[in-house]
Amino acid sequence: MNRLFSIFIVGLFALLGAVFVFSCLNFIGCAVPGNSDGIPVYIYNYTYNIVNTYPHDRNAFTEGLVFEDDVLYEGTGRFGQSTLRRVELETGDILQIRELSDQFFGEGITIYENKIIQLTWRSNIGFVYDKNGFELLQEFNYSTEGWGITHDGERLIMSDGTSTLHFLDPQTFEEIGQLEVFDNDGPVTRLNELEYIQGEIYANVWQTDRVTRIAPGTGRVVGWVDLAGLLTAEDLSEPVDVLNGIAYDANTDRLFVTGKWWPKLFEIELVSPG
Ligand SMILES: [Ca+2]
Repeated sequence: MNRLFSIFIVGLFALLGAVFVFSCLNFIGCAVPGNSDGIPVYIYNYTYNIVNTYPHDRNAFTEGLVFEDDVLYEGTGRFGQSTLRRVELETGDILQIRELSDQFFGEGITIYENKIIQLTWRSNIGFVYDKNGFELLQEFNYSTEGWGITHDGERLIMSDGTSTLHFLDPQTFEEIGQLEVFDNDGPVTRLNELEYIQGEIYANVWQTDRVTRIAPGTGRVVGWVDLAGLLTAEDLSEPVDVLNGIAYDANTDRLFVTGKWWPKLFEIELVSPG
């Protein structure tokens, strides 16, 4: 009897294992049991379709990208070339521009309550501007490098080139929390430009064509987006740098991406697996 029971148990586990492997192979997303908090993790690999292609300034070393009120806002970097811009989507025309002082390397931008917040790379200084006139309203300090920034409506969310995201109070700019970002392989470093989209933090990973989708409550990566192949051979005939820049139009559910010195800005839709 005991032997029969043992055979039954072994057979049951073998069957469960086979079902698990079969599910992974067929649906790509694999529920992985045994994580520390016991919550299954679903990692999906998304691809994309190009919905629209728009011109983008080849001289813009894109570090921050936001869409609001039917126009793009863009922050650019490099010493001596850093700017804040308002840009017409359809033409790529610069409608308004503010140049940063030569000692600042501009980084990510976000818009919070009619104010534009712009980070700098290694100066530990952030700038706050009036959204309409680009007048400088305020400066604030932070202790890390400044890379990307977005917000969830209540908190600013900032990247610093590591796997750590920082939550800042949008009024005082004090740090009020941190988030360690990880997937099944461990910490996800080099998180760069950010965008908060429908309850997730999207971050492009520096020097890759990948965007990661992060659960804000846990830091867990819930999806990877592969954006390889956006630029054509002709686009690459002149120097371009890496993918950088995610913007989202919540009113029309449009997603935009571009890169540093890229000649094009793309509206894309994500294609989910299976
Ligand atoms: Ca953004």
